[in-house]
Formats: sequence, C-alpha cells, structure tokens
Amino acid sequence: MRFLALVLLLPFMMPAQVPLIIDTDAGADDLLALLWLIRQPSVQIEAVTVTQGLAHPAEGAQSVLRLLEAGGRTAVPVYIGADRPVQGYGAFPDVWRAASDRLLRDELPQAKRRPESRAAAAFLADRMMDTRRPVRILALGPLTNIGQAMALEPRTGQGLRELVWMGGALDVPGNVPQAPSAEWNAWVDPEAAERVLGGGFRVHIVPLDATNRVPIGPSMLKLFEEEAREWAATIVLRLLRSEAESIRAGRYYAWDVLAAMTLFEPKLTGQRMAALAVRKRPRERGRLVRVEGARPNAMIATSADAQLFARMFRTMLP
Ligand code: AGV
Ligand code: CA
Repeated sequence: MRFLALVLLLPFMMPAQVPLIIDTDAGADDLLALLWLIRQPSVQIEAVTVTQGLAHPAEGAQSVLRLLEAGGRTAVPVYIGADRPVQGYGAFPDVWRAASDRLLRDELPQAKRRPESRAAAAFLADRMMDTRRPVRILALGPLTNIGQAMALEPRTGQGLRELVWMGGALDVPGNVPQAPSAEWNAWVDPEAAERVLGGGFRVHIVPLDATNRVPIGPSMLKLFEEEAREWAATIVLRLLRSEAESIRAGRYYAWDVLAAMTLFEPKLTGQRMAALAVRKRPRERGRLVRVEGARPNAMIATSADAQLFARMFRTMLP
C-alpha cells in the first residue's frame, strides 16, 4: 500500500532540472514567489508569461522584468498575455489592479530589456507541444494564457510534464464576495480552468484549502522590518508593506509563494488525487467540485505545514 502511494506520488516530486515556465498575474505575492524562485540556483526559469488578473499584462511584465534584472536573470524572456479572460468579463477589483500595476516602480529601476513581441498564448501553445524538452508550468493567476494556448493548438500539452496552479477552493469557503464558494483565480476565468482540467496532463492544484494554513501575519512583516538588509529581503519588505493593511487585518496569505515552494518540498503540503470539475453558472462561477465516480484528473494540496513554510520563507533573509 505504502509502495503504491510512493509510486503515485513520485511524478509529483519533480527534479529541479526540468525547466520551469512561470505564468503570473504579477500581484504582490506573485512577485514574492518569483523572487523566491529567482533565489533558488537550481531552478531553470525558462520564461515568464504574464496573464491578466491582478495586474494588467503589459504593466505586470514591467514589474517582472525589473525583478528578473535585479536578480541577475537577464536572459529569461517575458511574454505578455491577452487582456481578457477566455470567456466572460470576470475581473479583479479596479483598486487591486491599479495597486498591482504600480508594484516595484519606486523600488527598482526600469528594466533595460523589453518583453518579447510574441503573444504569451502562442509561445505556450508551441512550447507545451515540444515532447523532446518537457517543461513544467507554475500558474499563479487566472489560467487565461494556458486556456488560450489550448484553443490555438488542440494537441498541445504533450510536452507538459506538470502544471502547478494556485487556484480554487474545495472544502473551504471561497474568497470572492460575489460567488462565495469560488476562489478569485478560478472565478475570473472558469472556462480556462475547465480546459486545463480536461487537458490530459498532470495538474497539481494548490487551493485555498492549503493556502489558508499559511497566513502572513504582522509578526512576519515585523521580522522583515527589523532584519531586511540585503536587496532581496528589502524587496520582500516593500512587497509586504504594500499589503500591510490586509496583513494587519489577518486577510493576507502566502498563496502563490506556497505554490512555488511545493515544487521543491513535497513535505510542505498534504496531497490527494481527485476528480474535479469547475462550475460556470453565475452564482457558482469558478467553484471547484468533485465528480463522483470519474477518473482523478488532479492532485490537490489539502493542507500545509505552516512552520516549514515560515522556515522556507525566512531564507529570504540572508
Ligand atoms: O486568491 C488568491 C490569488 C493568488 O494568486 N489572488 C492573490 C494571489 O496572487 C487573489 C486575491 C485574493 N485575496 C486578495 C487577492 C487580496 N486581499 N488582495 C489581492 N489579491
Ligand atoms: Ca496571483
């Protein structure tokens, strides 16, 4: 039994050598996740694709370029995605979007490089088909870019080793006021999430069930206020400060950082296979549900180890 569990889990413990594409909506915790990954020397970041979500893609790409340059990863191409979800008009609140668009503008100089001219979905459609060089995707926002890539190239996904997505809520309440059982990334583009769940490749979801266990509270902010000296720690501090209000109110979590860390530390989350579907009708839009009797199509992170998370997060203080 234990052997069987290990065999089933094995493909999810990915070696760091498989290159990684980060698909992000460039919010504050997205940039924390990107910074954490930049600082792992073993990670081969092949590209960053910016999706609509918290930031607008063109603005988000500027934040990503600034951070990559500061971290010395100047050869990583950055692709801009479409401005609208695959279907519908779901969008994050304007105030969140405006704040996300401005991230790192005062902290880091404008990047010397520009984003690629090719659209994110076109790049992904090709890359996800290349079976000679398998790749992983870490998706940290609405799945628009990947959903679009799948529409462009129906055979795509064969070259995708694994897709890890921060999104959804399964056995816990959602975080979208207008659809209480949905999580934001799923609610903004449920059609894209549905395509990904039906893609036939390995999907690993890090939903609110797991991220609820890793709040970033006032004590973490205080720690960085007191100890941040080196550049990366200073950037962490600035990004946390931009969310100080939510942090003090107990409403801030290391959503995307947890998803990034699961690529390295299988012990960080409890995991289980599940057969999932996503609802699309207005009141339930973006809600993840289990499908009785269907074949499992995703691995779900069901919980997280808060202490291990805190230890890993503190490595950003040198
Ligand atoms: O629902 C979690 C997703 C993550 O990808 N995002 C934030 C992370 O980037 C949406 C979100 C939920 N609550 C938020 C969010 C808040 N209070 N501020 C900004 N974004
Ligand atoms: Ca995000």
